[in-house]
Amino acid sequence: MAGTAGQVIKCKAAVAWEAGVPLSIEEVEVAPPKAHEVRIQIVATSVCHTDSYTLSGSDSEGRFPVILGHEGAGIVESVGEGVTSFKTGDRVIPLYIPQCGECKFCLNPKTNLCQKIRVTQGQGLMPDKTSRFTCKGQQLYHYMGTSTFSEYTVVADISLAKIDNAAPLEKVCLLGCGISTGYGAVVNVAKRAALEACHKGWGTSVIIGVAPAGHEIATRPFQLVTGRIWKGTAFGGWKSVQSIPKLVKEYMDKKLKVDEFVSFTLPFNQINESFDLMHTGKSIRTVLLY
Ligand code: 022
Ligand code: ZN
Ligand code: ZN
Repeated sequence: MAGTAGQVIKCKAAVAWEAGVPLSIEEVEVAPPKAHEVRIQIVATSVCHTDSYTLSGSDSEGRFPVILGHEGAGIVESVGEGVTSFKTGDRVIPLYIPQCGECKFCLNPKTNLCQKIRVTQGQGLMPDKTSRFTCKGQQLYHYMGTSTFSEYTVVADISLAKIDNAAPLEKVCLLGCGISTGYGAVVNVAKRAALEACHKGWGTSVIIGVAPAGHEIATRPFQLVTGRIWKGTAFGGWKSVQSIPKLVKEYMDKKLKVDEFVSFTLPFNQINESFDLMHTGKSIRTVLLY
């Protein structure tokens, strides 16, 4: 690999300068990874409704300026001190829910919500409370610990899954959010969605989306006393680091469909068009290539 390790990398990124304004393609500087961090060249990324929700300004945790994006795939460019599970050239998928393997949540099989870096991730910062991104002399915030709308990004080493080297990154990037969320909600948590629609006596309904702060949901108690179960999940309930490589393998073995969910593939510069395609319902997923 050409010698970029240890240096600041200048590259292209889509910056969200403020809420409600389209993304702007800028040259950004990406600092080298610190201890237990990994710098990745993002090869493919796609837009999810949650990016749009944060960009709209409704996300109470949203901070600006920020580099959004949480569904992507790429190649390890360099690793920080103490990183043992990854090396330059590894194919990887960034994970917006990490798996440290040590916290109370990681040790409990009932949940995938690792809390190791939850606070700093929600603040748009790396675990040492700083950012690796700057643009025009200004610090940019990270997003969901991933910030895949940049040609290079830095993530915590617990927020990364190493995948099959032969996997097509322009397809398996969808396993970073959409497909894993929907598939996992069904196979790990429920059998069918919508409380009203689920089976009397034993049906389970699973909430998988995010909603504006303070919003509430309601149901008639009848729905619950008749045995229906109402629950929620993030990222399909998958314990991320251990599960994503397996989902990639299922895809490679043709047991899990992914290609069918890619409606369009566009150059990264057209990222704002990809938001439009999603909002107008013309696209399930638009994959963007750097
Ligand atoms: C992303 N989501 C859906 C589609 N694309 C999604 C789903 C669930 C969450 C976030 C995004 C979510 C549910 C519960 C939490 N989050 C809180 C988890 C916790 O407190 O441990 C969530 C996550 C990350 C972030 C914020 C909220 C963040 O990085 N800012 C997983
Ligand atoms: Zn998503
Ligand atoms: Zn953990």
